[in-house]
Amino acid sequence: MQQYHTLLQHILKNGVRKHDRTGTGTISVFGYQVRFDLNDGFPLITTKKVHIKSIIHELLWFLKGDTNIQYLVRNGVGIWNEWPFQFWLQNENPDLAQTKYSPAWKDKLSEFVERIKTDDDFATQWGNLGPVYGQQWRNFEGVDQIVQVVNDIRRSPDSRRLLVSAWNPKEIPVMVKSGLPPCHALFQFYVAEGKLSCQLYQRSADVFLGVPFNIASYALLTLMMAQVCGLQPGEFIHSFGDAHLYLNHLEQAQIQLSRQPRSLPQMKLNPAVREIFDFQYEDFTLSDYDPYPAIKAEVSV
Ligand code: THF
Repeated sequence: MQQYHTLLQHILKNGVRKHDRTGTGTISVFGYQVRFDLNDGFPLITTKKVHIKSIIHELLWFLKGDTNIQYLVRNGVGIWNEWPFQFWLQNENPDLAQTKYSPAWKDKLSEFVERIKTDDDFATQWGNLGPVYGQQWRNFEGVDQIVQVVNDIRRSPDSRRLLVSAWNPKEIPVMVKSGLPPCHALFQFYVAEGKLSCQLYQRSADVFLGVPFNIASYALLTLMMAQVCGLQPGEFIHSFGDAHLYLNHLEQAQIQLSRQPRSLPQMKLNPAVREIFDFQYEDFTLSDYDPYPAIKAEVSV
């Protein structure tokens, strides 16, 4: 994963200071591309421990077309909690909402998550993120883009139109209200010599926290798509718009850069699965993953 380290170094060296919507501040570059040959191993960062369980569940959740965090929470995945929590807290206790990461704020977050887990009505009212990835992938103004792209890859592998877009201009205002217009906005598949490749365009990338998730997620999606389309995996190509390091992630990035990348793990999919929506959590086996310890960092909401 030298490519990821090179990106971190590139931003630390060339990034310019920018204010951002969340108020945290970033250093940022515009336009960058990384390529991973999926035959070299599974591109999961080794220089810090990345929680693959969250990545698998999040991807299955997107593919289900689900936009409510209840599924994630019930599977022990917390990465989307802060957005609906913030929204609920603004209503419930606006003063507490100003004291982000205080002990009282953290207690309230635990309480919120517990209610989402156990109270269906509460989850319906407060756990929905709005028309985010799952909805756009499966129901973009009535179009199921995943069904379509699977059919298109199978029938016309040479096609240059194998795209899925999460960027729905009509719904951007609604997404903005929840703070969540899609960051990974558009992806395209490409078939040559029996191999399936995928390129993602990510308009905005939190390189320390989000990008290790995004790389693994789209690499996994490419493996799954290849399997159900009877193809071998090719490359995952990651193209970035605004690639940034939040100012409260700089020390963490330096710690990570002091570590030497190790050999990549292997990801095995249950070969019996033949349809993209039939994959379950148990169908994925990661082996030979030997990462350095996790590095804590706060997510900007
Ligand atoms: N907003 C911001 N500011 N950064 C992001 O990475 C991001 N996303 C999604 C939507 N908005 C974003 C959410 N994805 C973590 C990882 C991915 C996220 C959000 C948060 C995170 O906190 N990871 C920790 C803990 C992992 C765990 O609990 O499992 C980590 O150490 O990796 C990017 O698409």
